[in-house]
Amino acid sequence: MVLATSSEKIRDIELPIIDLSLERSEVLKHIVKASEEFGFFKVINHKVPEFIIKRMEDESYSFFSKTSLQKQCAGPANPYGYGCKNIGFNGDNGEVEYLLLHANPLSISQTSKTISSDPITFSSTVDGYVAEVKELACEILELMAQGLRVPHISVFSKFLRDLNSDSLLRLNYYPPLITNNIHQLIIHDLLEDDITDASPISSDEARIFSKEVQTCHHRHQQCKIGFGEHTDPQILTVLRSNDVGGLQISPQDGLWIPVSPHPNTAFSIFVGDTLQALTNGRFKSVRHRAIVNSCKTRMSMVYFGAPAPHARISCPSELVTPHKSYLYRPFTWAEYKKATYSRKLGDTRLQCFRVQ
Ligand code: GA4
Repeated sequence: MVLATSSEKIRDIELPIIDLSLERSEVLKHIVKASEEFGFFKVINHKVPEFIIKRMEDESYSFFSKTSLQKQCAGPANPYGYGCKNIGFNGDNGEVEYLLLHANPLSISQTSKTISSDPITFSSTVDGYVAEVKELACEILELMAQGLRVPHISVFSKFLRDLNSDSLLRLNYYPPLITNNIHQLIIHDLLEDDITDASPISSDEARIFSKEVQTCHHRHQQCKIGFGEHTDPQILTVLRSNDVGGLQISPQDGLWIPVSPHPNTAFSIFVGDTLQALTNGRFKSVRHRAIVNSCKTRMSMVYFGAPAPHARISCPSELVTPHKSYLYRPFTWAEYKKATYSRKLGDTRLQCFRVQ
């Protein structure tokens, strides 16, 4: 089991929520500020229809509620399909089950055959959802380009619109924590505290005991890691979760900010490594993780907007100034992806592409 370390500070800092229905000039300013400061923000009043989200969530729940044997038939997630606990290929683990899908309709229809007994409905649900979140991601990237005063508004969004874009959809499922494992930890704590003995207990003692059990649940739930800290390698991430908390972001070393489970209408947006490179380091790719912190199931649906494998990543000249020359050497997405997959989840990879 991976635990959060005690040297970390958890702070309830208010994170930016951007209303996309406000005047464009206002939205631009907020998006640029949030991307520079946090590499993260939430958006509300977007145009993604609720029924498309609900349909995707229902398909997702129905997959994860299958038996473990049935789910294994859709695995392993190499390259696409069902995964349980193993993350990537270098020994990372988390308390998570997931479905990793390529966002390309052809690939989705192939993978769907092992995922659902009704693959046509499954793939059309995924296609419909991906089309909507991709459009949202492109709209945000265009607002970013305009906010940074880059003349070509599609300078970032063109990568996601490319027919060969390597974008992904990941469905994550964090099962509730009341497991035998946790019960063992609680009993262990209580025995150490000498609360239990062989004689019958009074009602006062019973109350104390029950309170202790709750505290222990709380303690152990708070520090169990569902998905370890990392930055996303792609350009932009669009995340939707159910109303169960657990996501945290770390805009600076050792500081973690919980992302409150917002009313169901919001999407969380993360700047990825490639956008950090494309903006010459002005926007920060944000470290984040998921903590399993509830008795309820947490589920998230995450779109990772990525370039095509051979796309060349180099920041527009407008973002280079006499005071700030090119921070990163040009690279292709294929090259960056290879570097990403050869490393551990929490590694800082962009560093290797810095101009010395
Ligand atoms: C993080 C973002 C996406 O979930 C992901 C992850 C990928 C995987 O789960 O296979 C990686 C991880 C992610 C970054 C480092 C490598 C690759 C696991 C891992 C150890 C699908 C992605 O693109 O990069």
